[in-house]
Amino acid sequence: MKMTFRWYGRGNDTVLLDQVKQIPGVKGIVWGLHQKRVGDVWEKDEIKSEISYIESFGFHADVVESVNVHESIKLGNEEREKYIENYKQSIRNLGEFGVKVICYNFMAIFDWTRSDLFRALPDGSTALFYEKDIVENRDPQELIQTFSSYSDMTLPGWEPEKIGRIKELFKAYKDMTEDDLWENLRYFLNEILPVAEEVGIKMAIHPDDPPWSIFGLPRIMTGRESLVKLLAISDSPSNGITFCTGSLGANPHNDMVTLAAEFVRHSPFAHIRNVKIFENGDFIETSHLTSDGSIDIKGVVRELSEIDYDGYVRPDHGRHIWGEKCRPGYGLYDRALGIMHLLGLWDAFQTVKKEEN
Ligand code: DNO
Repeated sequence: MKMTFRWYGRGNDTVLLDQVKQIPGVKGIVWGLHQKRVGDVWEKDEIKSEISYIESFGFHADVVESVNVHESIKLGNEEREKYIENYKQSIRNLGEFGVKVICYNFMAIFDWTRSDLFRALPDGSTALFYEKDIVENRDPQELIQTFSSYSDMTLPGWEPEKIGRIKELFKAYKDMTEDDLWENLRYFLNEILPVAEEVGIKMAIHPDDPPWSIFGLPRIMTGRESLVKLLAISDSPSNGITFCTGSLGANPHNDMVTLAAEFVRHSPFAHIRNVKIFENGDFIETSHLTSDGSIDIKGVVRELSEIDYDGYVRPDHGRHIWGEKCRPGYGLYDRALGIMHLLGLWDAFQTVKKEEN
């Protein structure tokens, strides 16, 4: 298990890399070119500059999250060829600088979606919250405006250029079924996987968050069946999963330990975090501790240990604690606590395993 930490780049993150350096066990930074327009090629000089900066702190920059997929590709419209070519070029350029994993998602219009970014938890901290009724009955435009006004920082998935195009995008997706979206994913993967394989990069699809349809849009990466179907598209070693416990785990039918046993070997990258699911389907993100939420984080790490998982792991969204002002879910303190918990579990499971053998 290679521990990493997600970072949004110079001037775009409240967390500094010399702070991350003080979290024990972190070897790499999960990075991205967050200021780029979706669909544009990631140029070599931009990649080089970011990687050199990350490496100057002694971290590796093996994992990119995300190279976002342009809506034309998801829609399968006439512009997709151009954007697929751009995507291939970004893969080649990243490969040239030693990148090993690219995380991406195939969610229509939206990436992760919540109704409240700073909901109070009983311990006085705040965390990301999903209120089913609000998200599923609210005008998406209004939701985007709420989030966008949070700060100048770009939130992943809420690409600013989409805000002005929201009506047009909804229209474009109007008749699209899940099968259509699968077809477009298949088309995209068949195009890009040979390139990724050639340059030694693993593509790791991120599950839909939450893992069900919102605003009537099709969503396809939602549970076991989806993961099986994804892997059936291609047996290329570059066709992989980002095993995200908090995304899939928001649906209580997704048992994350069982899914880990089946799918972590196909996951070059894992996001590990906990969520507490309420009876009405709302959920709130909690600390990484198993007993604080609904997901058996301990059981998931045990599965990773069982196969001596050698992929990349990062703690995922943390709570906002100790008065920290940060990007929602991406502060320093709670993610640092998360890392210590995950590494502690890992050490314990690995030790027991060695003693038993
Ligand atoms: C949320 C993240 C996602 C993820 C993308 C990957 O915090 O896990 O936004 O980066 O879905 O493309």
